[in-house]
Amino acid sequence: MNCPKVTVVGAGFVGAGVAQRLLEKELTNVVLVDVVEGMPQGKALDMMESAPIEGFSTAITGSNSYDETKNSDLVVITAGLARKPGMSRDDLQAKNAEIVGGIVQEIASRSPKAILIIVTNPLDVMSYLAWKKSGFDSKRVIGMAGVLDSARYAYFISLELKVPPKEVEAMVLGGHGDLMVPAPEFSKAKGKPITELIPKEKIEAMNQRARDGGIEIVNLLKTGSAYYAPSSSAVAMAEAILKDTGRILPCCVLLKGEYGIQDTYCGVPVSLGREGVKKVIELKLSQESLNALKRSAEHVREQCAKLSL
Ligand code: TXD
Repeated sequence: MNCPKVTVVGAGFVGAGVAQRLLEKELTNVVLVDVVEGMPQGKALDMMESAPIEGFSTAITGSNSYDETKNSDLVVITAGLARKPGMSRDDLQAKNAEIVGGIVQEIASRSPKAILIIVTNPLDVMSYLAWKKSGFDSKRVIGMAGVLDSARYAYFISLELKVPPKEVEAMVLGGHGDLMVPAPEFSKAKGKPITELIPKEKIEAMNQRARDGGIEIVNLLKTGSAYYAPSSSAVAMAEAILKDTGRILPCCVLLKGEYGIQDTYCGVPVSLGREGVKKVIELKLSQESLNALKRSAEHVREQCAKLSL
């Protein structure tokens, strides 16, 4: 099929999920790369053998080398360690910085025009690292977290109000960690702000469940972290980019003074298209949410300072 070329690095739970969704939605052909010998090839062959059943005409190749990734339009980086119970995302920083730093150099030299979607945790720090290591314009280095955190928040709202999840729009800003910022004032069910539908204490409990959304799943799975909703989230971003829709999604991007935050990667709503970030959207947040967003960005900045760049 004649379509853009997408590479997914890391053929683990999230990476394989991203590849499968890209194929089944017929968005693009995929190159799936992993360090484990045979694994990306095996998963790619298995996915292709589902094509006669699912009826997609896109194709996937698995590889342990980066040569097949040459001239990719979009690269989704999911490689690295995932959390186990008792671990915070920040605990993954040193090891994953080594992995992501190496991968970005391999990719940037072969696909200098690509857009990078970073998925590996700690997400905000890895997005900053990928931007620095790639030398790309920051518009083309975007982290995935806000779509996932907002989807979790939307699901909890749908449970509380007993409405179908697709009738809820939710917004979570900030870093992908304990300081993330659910914004109830920008979250709606059936078009109505949830602040008019749900009592304050219940909203606060849902905000906390959204902040703990990742660890809730880690504690249930015990051997790794979430991957169904994370792969959906990365593919929603990929779709907006590949189809140049301009869709507004919360993503981790470099802020250059927006929301009063300078030179820090942090989650805010942006419009996505073929050039990457088309525009950062500045919502009129409540003072409480704005303060929380600045605190969250400050934490990201402190963590980034620990990187040896
Ligand atoms: O919201 C978000 N951004 C996230 C982030 C949501 C879910 C998962 N999140 C993070 O994604 C998670 O904390 C991890 O850091 C990554 C990947 O999670 P996944 O669940 O997919 O982990 P796996 O299944 O362990 O897969 C990781 C794969 C595995 O196959 C390794 O062999 C591979 O990464 N890996 C590499 N591939 C290529 N190159 C190198 N150097 C490499 N090192 C490991």
